Order: sequence, then C-alpha cells, then structure tokens
Amino acid sequence: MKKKPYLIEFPKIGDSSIGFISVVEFEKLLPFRPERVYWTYYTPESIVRGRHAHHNTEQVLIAVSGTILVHIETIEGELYSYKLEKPSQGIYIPPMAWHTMQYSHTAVQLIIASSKYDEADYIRSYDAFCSLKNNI
Ligand code: T46
Repeated sequence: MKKKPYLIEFPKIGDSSIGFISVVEFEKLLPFRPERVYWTYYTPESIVRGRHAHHNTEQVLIAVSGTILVHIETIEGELYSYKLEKPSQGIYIPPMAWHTMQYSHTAVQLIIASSKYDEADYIRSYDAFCSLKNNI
C-alpha cells in the first residue's frame, strides 16, 4: 500500500492575548527526517505552481500566512484537495503524488522536505506520471 496524503494538525501553544507557537518534531508529527526547508512567497494568484511529482521526496507543506489550495493525485489515481489557511496545519505529500498549488496574494508557503534538492527526483511531465500510474 502506497503512502497517502493527509492533513497534520500541529500543536498550538498560547492564546489570542499573547500569540501562538506551533511546532513539529521529527518522529512525533513528521513522518520523515528533514533534510531541507524552503519557502515560497509573492506568487501571483493566477499562477498554478507544482505540476510535478517526486520519485522519493516526502514533504510537509504549511501555509504560514495566507491561503493555499493544494490538489494532489496519487499514483493510485486518488484525488485529494485541501484549502490550507491556518498556520497550525500542514499537508503531508508522499512520493509519487502529482501536486499543484495556488496561492492567495499574501501566502507564504513553508516546506519541510525529506531530501536535498535533486532535479532527477522530479517527474515534471504529466504524461510520464500517467504512464507510471498505469504500470503499478
Ligand atoms: C514542490 C513544491 C511544493 C532549487 O534550486 N532548489 C530547491 O530546493 C527548490 C525547491 C527549487 N529549486 C529551483 C528549481 C527551479 O529552477 O527553483 C526553481 C523553481 O522550482 P519549481 O518550479 O519546482 O517550484 P514549485 O514551486 O513549482 O515547486 C516547489 C518545489 O520545487 C517542489 O519540490 O514539491 O514546491
């Protein structure tokens, strides 16, 4: 059975009078050891980013600010859609999952990844992804 996408609820420490801290620790809520963190911002609302899958990389995607619409198609053909709008939530994106993201103007997206950047880990052609899908 392949790994599936899922929503992660991070602990939210504090209250509205003093503000909040959210935290994620490997092995508690993070299902992999992080090797890389990156973030994206100032993406125009009309732009759809992603449009790829990873052979091996696992990721958790967090909207630390603004709203992010995330669509995921697994290699088994299951479709998932999420609207991330709370900084205390994240989406786990497994390997071999085609994903796209669309951002509100104020969105800042934080990504925790299980591997260092390697272009060879990307499947950027949807046709290539579908052929792999047909072979499972
Ligand atoms: C993903 C989604 C959620 C690097 O040089 N190093 C890096 O660590 C990353 C993440 C990107 N890049 C370069 C590769 C491209 O030349 O930055 C450029 C833009 O990358 P890309 O078109 O893949 O950006 P997104 O926003 O479509 O995808 C990114 C991640 O690349 C991807 O792994 O899952 O965010």
